[in-house]
Amino acid sequence: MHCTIIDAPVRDGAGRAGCDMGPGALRAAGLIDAISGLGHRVADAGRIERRPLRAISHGNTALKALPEIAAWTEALSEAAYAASDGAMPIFLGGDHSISAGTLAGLARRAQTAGRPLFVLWLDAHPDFHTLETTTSGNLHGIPLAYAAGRPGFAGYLPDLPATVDPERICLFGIRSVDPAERDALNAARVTVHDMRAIRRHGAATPIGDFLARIAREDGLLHVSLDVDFLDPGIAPAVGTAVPGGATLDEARLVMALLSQAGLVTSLDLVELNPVLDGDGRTARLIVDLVADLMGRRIERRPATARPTRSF
Ligand code: Z70
Ligand code: MN
Ligand code: MN
Ligand code: MN
Repeated sequence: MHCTIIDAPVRDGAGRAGCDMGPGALRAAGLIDAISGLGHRVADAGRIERRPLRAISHGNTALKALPEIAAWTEALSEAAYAASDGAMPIFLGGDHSISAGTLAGLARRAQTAGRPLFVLWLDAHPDFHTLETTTSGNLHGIPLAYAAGRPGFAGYLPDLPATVDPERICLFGIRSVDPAERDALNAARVTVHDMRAIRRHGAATPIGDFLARIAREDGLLHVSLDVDFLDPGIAPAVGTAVPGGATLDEARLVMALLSQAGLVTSLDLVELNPVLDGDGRTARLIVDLVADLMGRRIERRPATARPTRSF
């Protein structure tokens, strides 16, 4: 597998500062060595530059940093389209607003390749607001709705050349949904596995069913991993901690299933806030999970083998 690492140090989509330092923290935690150590070739594309700002006005006065996020979205869409031509791009956020751009570019790539794009959204939140329905005005709450082509983005950016089919989106780990998002998710027929369902029925069947469908349809698979998918007890470095998230075992199971299926073609790592990660444990955990996703195995000696060396 050839991977391309792309830094997207975006912070304006989240309610608090810090996510712009996410790429540096993931790098410092050993992300590139963890991936190349598994035998993958890693290209380092460095940092994306934001496009110049344009004045954009909108009737919803709660919206924050609309020109900034629009300019990032345009830059990331181009970068995602270019980087997904034969390699697996890994986008280091940055808050989750980066996925409006990464998904837009990847949807265009899928269209060019003539293959369906599937999205696994690992998150406490669906991020399915439009510019009209968000009440916080934080644009990390809109990327999935934007990329899925929901109406409610008029005048924001040029029309998307390709969108993600909502019926190919699987939300997993959800436990904080605003009323407007709930109604829109139901209407759009997005698949939602919330934490209550995962606690009751486990993670293996829903993930396995989704992967089987992608294999049947020869699809591309984008995984968007929001750090707040994980329980804040193991991953405290997020701006909006929501209790009851995925445990270490659940997260590792999901990564192992993704690795075994071998269908993942692109990845976002978002919402890591290093300011809240005193000892760096959250960044290290994300690197560990990426290693699982990229094929790390638990090595087991045959029962009869003897250690060849002792320390
Ligand atoms: C809420 C909003 C959100 C991430 C918080 C929360 C959105 N639905 N997304 N943290 N990653 O403000 O729209
Ligand atoms: Mn999110
Ligand atoms: Mn979230
Ligand atoms: Mn968050």
